[in-house]
Amino acid sequence: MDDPALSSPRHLSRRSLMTTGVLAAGAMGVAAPAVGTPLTGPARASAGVTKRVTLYAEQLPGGLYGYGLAPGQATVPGPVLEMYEGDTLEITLVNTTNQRLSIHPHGVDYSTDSDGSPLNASYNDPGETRTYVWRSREMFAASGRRFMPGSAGYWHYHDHAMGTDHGTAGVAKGLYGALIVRRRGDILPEKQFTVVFHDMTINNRMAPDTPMFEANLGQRVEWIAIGHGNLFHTFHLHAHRWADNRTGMLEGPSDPSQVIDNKDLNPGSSFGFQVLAGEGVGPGVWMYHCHVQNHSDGGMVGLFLVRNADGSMPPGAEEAIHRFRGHTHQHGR
Ligand SMILES: [Cu+2]
Repeated sequence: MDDPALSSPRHLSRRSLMTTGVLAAGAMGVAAPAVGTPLTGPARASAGVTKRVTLYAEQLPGGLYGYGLAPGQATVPGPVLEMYEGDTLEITLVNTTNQRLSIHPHGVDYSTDSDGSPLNASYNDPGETRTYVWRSREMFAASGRRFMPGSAGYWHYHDHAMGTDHGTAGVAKGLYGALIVRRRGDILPEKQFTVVFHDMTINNRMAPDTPMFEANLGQRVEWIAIGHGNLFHTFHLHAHRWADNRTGMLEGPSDPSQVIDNKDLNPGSSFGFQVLAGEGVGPGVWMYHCHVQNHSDGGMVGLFLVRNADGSMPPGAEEAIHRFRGHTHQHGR
């Protein structure tokens, strides 16, 4: 798979992706414009390129379903899909299952036949292959010193056709993933973690089987948080904080964004941010969890292991992981 739109499902090193050109701006086929390019005129979709991705929807063990970039590689959540504002993503979805399903994005532009909803007869029948087209746009200046927003943001995608016309069964069984639209000039992370708070699970798993994300001290880590299901959650990360804006970073000393370490994560919503692993606090094992207390007690907690800068384990980390894996949660598994 040499498509530039892709990155890791969970915690593959961003650096390794960049060496293959996966996320380098050059791989997009266009030179990134200088930061501060004047934003005038209509949405300039023509500034971008069209990228093509093939996704395979597959049945997985345990009654789960997932999206993957190649046959046999489906995961829960699916791969992180990425584009720059102005780009178009053409997704050819191969339905290898015996269920009706689709892919429906948040945050980008699409016509009714790429809606992914049964309402618009936009889905894959069992065994069917179908192409969905997602467009994005840059910010542009409107009249009266107003700006029309571009597509940049931490978004997500999910099934909208399995089980019900809303994809309720598909979402419940794992057909979801992260979609990032970047603004040209954005800082790229070294690692990415997708965290989906979904009913009483994280990525359809409960503690102690929730994902343990890892980074070395000082690595730039991007978290993408998504909510699904029927419960309201709050995402909390220990020992790190971020600005409550598009990127998680302050853009200057007078940036008014509130700095937070906990944020509502409700069904259908998503956000993302970047932090430097262990910055200001050092290496160690840090929790991320839902801060609704009976949700954290019920298993909505996972680990963020910040290793030493050289990749070795910091003192106490093995013990902390052992403690986490040995400890039982209120509702068990
Ligand atoms: Cu919760």
